[in-house]
Parts: sequence; C-alpha cells; structure tokens
Amino acid sequence: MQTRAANFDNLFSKRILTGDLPPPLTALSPQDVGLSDSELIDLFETQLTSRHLDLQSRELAKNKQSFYTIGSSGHEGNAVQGKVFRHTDMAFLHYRSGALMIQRSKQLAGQTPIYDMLLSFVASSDDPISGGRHKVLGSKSLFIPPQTSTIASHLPKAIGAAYSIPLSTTLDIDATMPRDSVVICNFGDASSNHSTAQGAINAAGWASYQNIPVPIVLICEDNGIGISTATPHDWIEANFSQRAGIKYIACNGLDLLDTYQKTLEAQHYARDYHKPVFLHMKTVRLFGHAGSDAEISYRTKEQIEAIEADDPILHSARILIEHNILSAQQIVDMYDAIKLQVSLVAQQVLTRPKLTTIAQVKASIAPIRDVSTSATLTDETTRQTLFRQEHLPMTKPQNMARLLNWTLCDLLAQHPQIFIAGEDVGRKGGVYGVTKGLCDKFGKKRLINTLLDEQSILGLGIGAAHNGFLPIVEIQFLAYVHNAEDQIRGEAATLPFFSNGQFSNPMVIRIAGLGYQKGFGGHFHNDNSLAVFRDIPGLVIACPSNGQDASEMLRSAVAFAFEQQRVVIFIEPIALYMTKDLHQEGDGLWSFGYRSPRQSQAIAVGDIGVHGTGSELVIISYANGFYLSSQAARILEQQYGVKLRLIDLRWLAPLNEPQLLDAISGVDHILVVDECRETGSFSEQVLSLIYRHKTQSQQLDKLCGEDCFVPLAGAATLGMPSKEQIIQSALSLLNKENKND
Ligand SMILES: Cc1ncc(C[n+]2csc(CCOP(=O)(O)OP(=O)(O)O)c2C)c(N)n1
Ligand SMILES: [Mg+2]
Repeated sequence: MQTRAANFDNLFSKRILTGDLPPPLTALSPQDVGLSDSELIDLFETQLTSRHLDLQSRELAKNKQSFYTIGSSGHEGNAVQGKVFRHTDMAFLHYRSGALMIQRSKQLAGQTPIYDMLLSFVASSDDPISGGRHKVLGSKSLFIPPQTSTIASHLPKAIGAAYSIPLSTTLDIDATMPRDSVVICNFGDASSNHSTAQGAINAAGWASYQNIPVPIVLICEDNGIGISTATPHDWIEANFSQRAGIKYIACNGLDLLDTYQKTLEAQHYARDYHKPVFLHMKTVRLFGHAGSDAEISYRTKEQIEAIEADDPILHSARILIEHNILSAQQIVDMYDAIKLQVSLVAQQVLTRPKLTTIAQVKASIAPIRDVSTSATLTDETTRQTLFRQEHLPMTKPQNMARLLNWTLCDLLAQHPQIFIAGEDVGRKGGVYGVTKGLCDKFGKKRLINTLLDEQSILGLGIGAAHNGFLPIVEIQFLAYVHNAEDQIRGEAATLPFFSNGQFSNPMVIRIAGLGYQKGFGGHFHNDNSLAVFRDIPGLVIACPSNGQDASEMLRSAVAFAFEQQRVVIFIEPIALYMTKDLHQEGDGLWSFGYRSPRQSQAIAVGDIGVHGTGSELVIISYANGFYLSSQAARILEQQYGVKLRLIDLRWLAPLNEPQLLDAISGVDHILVVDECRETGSFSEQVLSLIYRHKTQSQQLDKLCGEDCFVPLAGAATLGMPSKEQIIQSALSLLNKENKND
C-alpha cells in the first residue's frame, strides 16, 4: 500500500512542474520583509532537508533500522525561527522542530545536522546529543537541550531559563547564555492545554505583569490536532490572545514571509522589552502523528488531501517561483539532490556503532565530572557583618532550623550563583523560619518569593541551572512535591542521561517533610513517604536527623551539586526543626553549636553516622527514626544492658553499601527502623542488601510506618514507629522480655 509520505514524494515533481500549487496566503513580497533571494533559497533548502529526513526516517523504519518516526512535516516554517534567533538563545524545542534545528546549525561553522539527526534516528552511539539513547533534537553547541517525550514538561524550565537571563546581569553572574539572549520554546496546540503548559505560561505572565523581566518567545505550532483529537476552531487564539503580561502575535507558518515578519517582531519584543511573547504559528500536520499512525481512521481522505495541498513546502515553492527566484525545474532539481544526499548519509549511519553494554547505557546517568575549581571561603570580616545580629546566639547550641539558616547564609555568601526560591521564602523566611532574615541580607533577587506552583518552582531551578546558576529551591511540604514530581523524575534527573552528560541542571531541592509534628497537620503536613524519589536513577537524597549533620550535609549537597552537577533532594524533617532535647525537657542533647565553613567537619555524600561500638544489636535508621532510636537506645542500654550501636544513614541515595555493611559486621542483631510507610520505604533496600550479605548468625527485623495516611490530633502517630515500639522490636529480636509487659 502506498503511504501518504511516499505518495507525496512521488507527486512532488509533478505538482511543481505543472504549477499545482496552493494559492497565496498573503500579499507580502520578500523585499517587504527584508529577505534576500539567497536567504529565501537557504530557508527553502532547510525545509526540504527536514522533509527528506522525515521521509528517510520512515524508509529506515520499514526495515526496522530507525525507531522513532515522529517528524516535522508540515511544520517546516519553523526554519524561520532557526534563522531569526541567535544560536545562543537557548531553545527548548517541540519534537517537530527539525527545520529550526537545521537552520540554526547554519549559524555555526562545522555543523553536520543531516548526519547527526540520522545517527539519532538509527540510535547509533555516535549520535552527538544522546549517544544513541533516544531520538531527540538537541545540541550542546547550538544551545538546544534535548527534550523528553513528555508533552509540555519543558515549558517550566524554559521560563526558568528566561527568568535567569536578566538575573545574571543583576547579580553579575558568569552565565551560560549571553546577557542579551532570549529563550525560545516550541510546543503543539494540544500540548498548550496541559496543566504544565498552562502553569508555566501563567508563571511567565504573573512575573511579567509585575514587571519582572522574562525574555521568552513561546511558539505554539498549531496544526489543529493532537494525535487524533481536534483542537477547537480558534481555541488557541481565544485562549492565549488576552493573557495578562503576555504579548500575543499570530503568524501563518505555511508562509515563510509572514512567519519571518512576525517572528522578527516577536524577537524584538522579547529581546528589547524582556517580556514574554506568545507566537501563535499556524501549521499543518502531514503524514499522520508518526509513522505508525493510521490517520485515515479519524480523518477522511478528502480532509487529508486538503491538508496535503496546503503543504508549507509547496507554499515556499510558489513564493520562489512567483518572485522569479528559482524556476520550477530548479526546485525539482534541488529536491532530488537533497533526497539523494540524505539517502547516501543514511547508508553511512547504518555502519556506525550502537550501544551494546549496559555500562555504556548507564554511563551518562551521573557522569563523574573533572572538578577543577572549588569555591573560595568568604572572608571573616564579611561574615562578621553578615552575622552581626547572630553573634550572641552563635555562641550557644541551636536547633536544626537555626543551624540550617546560618548554613544557607554562609552558602549564599560563598557562592554568588546560588539563589533560593520557593513559596514564602523571602521576607517571611518560610513556614518554619529556615530562610528568615536572608532576604534582608541578600535581597529579593536571591531570596525569590515564587508564585504558588510547584512545577514552576522546580522549572525555575532547572532552567536557571541550565544557565549557570546553582539554585536552591524549596518545596514547602513533601506532600506538595507530588503534583510536580515529573519536573524531577522526567526532566531534571534525565537531562544528563539523554544528553550523554553534556547538559546538566545542578541544584538542591529542599523539602520540609515527614511526620511526628505534635498538634499540627494531618497527612499533608506529615507525609511519611519518600518512595517517589527512590527509583530515580542518579538522584542524591539527603535526610539529616539533627542540626549539626544538617548543616554539614547541606554544604556537601551544595558542593556536590556544584562540582558534580547533580540534583540533590534535601529532606528536612519538620518535627526536628525546633527540637532541642533528647531524653527530657531541658537536656539540650539535640542542640548543637554552629560550625563555620572554616570549622566544618565535612559529612561527604554517602557518609553514614555510626554511634557506639556495641556488638549485640545495631539499629539502622534516619531522621525522626534515628532520633527515637537514640531515645530507645538509652533504655535498652540502661535497663536491659544491651550492648548496641546506632547507625544514622544520613544519605538515603546513593546508599553507601560498603560503609553500611562494614558498620554492621560482627553485630548479631540488626533492626531497621524506618518512619516511612512500609511499601516503598528505604527499609526494603537496606534489608535486602543486608540479607544478601549477612552471616548465618545475624538476625534481622524491621519496624516501619503503617501503609496508611496520617490522621489529625492524638491519632497522628499511631501509624509510625514509636520509642516503645523500637524497644519492643529490639527486645523481641534479642529474645529478651520487656519489663513493662
Ligand atoms: C504528558 C503526555 N501525555 C500524553 C502524551 C502522548 N502524546 C504524544 S504527542 C501527543 C499529542 C500532542 O499534540 P500537539 O501538542 O498538538 O502536538 P503535535 O503532535 O500536533 O505537533 C500526545 C497526546 C505525551 N507524550 N505526554
Ligand atoms: Mg497539534
């Protein structure tokens, strides 16, 4: 059966030579918009190249030699944006941006887009962007980070990257993008309905409305359909033309001249006024959603043929012929020459290597970076000024919230590229005062009060990190990361993987969480599950149990993010923020002195805490579980004479397996205390590790949170391990009787 794509290829010459071309869409001439003949020919060449790459991809797929046939056919008008925007204007692209990418590559010497894209189609490990891991559009030298398949998930980070451009001037940061850059971001019409897109566009408008600069051009490539679901007529215009803070410009992407004129206008507005622009570009979608899509099941033959007659390539050909720039025969010759070129290169890429080992595949999850610089410490005079009001309290032991606050202050002073962003982190200093006073010391540009949208907060971090910042973003409560988790799971964490380690978005995500808050909250303020992070390759997860560790671990988290370009999740146990005592009121055993950066005793990523040397029992825990285990330990020691040791895991990922196994060797009874809900808790990983390595005499048990949500009031802690339960579990494991029974 003849496919629509093959049909187009066969009919192309006939249509051009017989003048079977669509009628003009505008009365514009190339001179009107300032395009020379050679510039128009150049854009047309890009359009043809993009089209032939699509056709070639489908040819390769027939022989199972290419693995992803989603293409750009009908959207080739975006070549114009490849010309208008600079190659250093970071581009977060739609999967139909082949022409844009090809045209952009012409701005930089030595680019080989045909070869590169074909390598990506055939999943060769030579593919310069993903190293054979995915068919993505991307290029380090062209400032195009690869995008994931998840619709609209790139918009929050595009806004974040745009926001960070003027910020780099204000804060005088040596950023990745030149300071007069704009960001461009393409997406489809159906994608614009996604809550992620809506949230991101709203965030851009929200900022712009209050005159916060966001130089971005959001390009909606409107082909009127998403797979098989039609976009309501004029929906995009109706939905986006009146958005507060956002300039709306429409163009017909089928017509190069109109698109060029309107794209110039959009660029000028975004670059010169630092305002977001919504560029609504009409396109058509040709040959179905992807190679495997039988369009005929939801569109009539007549509809399909009408759309094919409106092909942007035919429109461009008409413009070239009408204005006597190329003859019909020259166009056909050009078409055939590019077809031959693409097919010859396709034969070549088939000889290139593929990924063959899992080690190769995994190599870009968390590539080891060659760290050449480390940040210098802030001089003491500056520190004294910064901390002048804290002079007295600094001489005394303090709780975790205070110690984190001082640590953040030192980190902001030390690293100019750090900013802190989140809901209420500014003047208020966050719900628990962890960022209190920092806004007065460092200003609103570094303590950024965001709008209430977790996707936008994470997107701000990811995008700014693309531009050389080291964001510390805050999610107010653990339960609220879930509506935005894809920004971590699908976006931040996968970026090095899909770019072969070339792109990274280093940042620290601080999240207040876990249970045991007395008299406050209910489930959403006491969420005791970290399962959402557990299976994400490459993620670092910190979870301190006390202020002193928290301070050291936060420094290590920031250093690791900075030097190794990693994403670090930093869980702060809310119930321990204000805790000062351990066994009884006033003992001050959970308060600690602040160590300045010069006095720091680093807790490196992965370093576990081992307390005590007893060999009868070891309790392995973290956060609140460790705090309660420390209480239980004294009773077990004093009342039952148990010789024990306590292990504070501190870093839940990556779990330091050798250190942990070493720390439990020779101990006969092992109890894992995990405050999180049992299903999906870290106890699963810890126990299975120990089980694989344990000696015959070693016995294991665990105590976890119930698989239940947390209720209010006195019932709040019923489903979480208590001091008494820890004692009971330990005694049962040791076969000792509980004196309180
Ligand atoms: C979050 C998410 N949901 C669903 C999909 C599956 N999907 C892929 S493309 C697509 C349609 C997108 O349509 P549109 O945004 O108009 O872009 P077009 O393909 O028409 O260019 C869908 C539903 C996805 N990739 N991501
Ligand atoms: Mg669409």
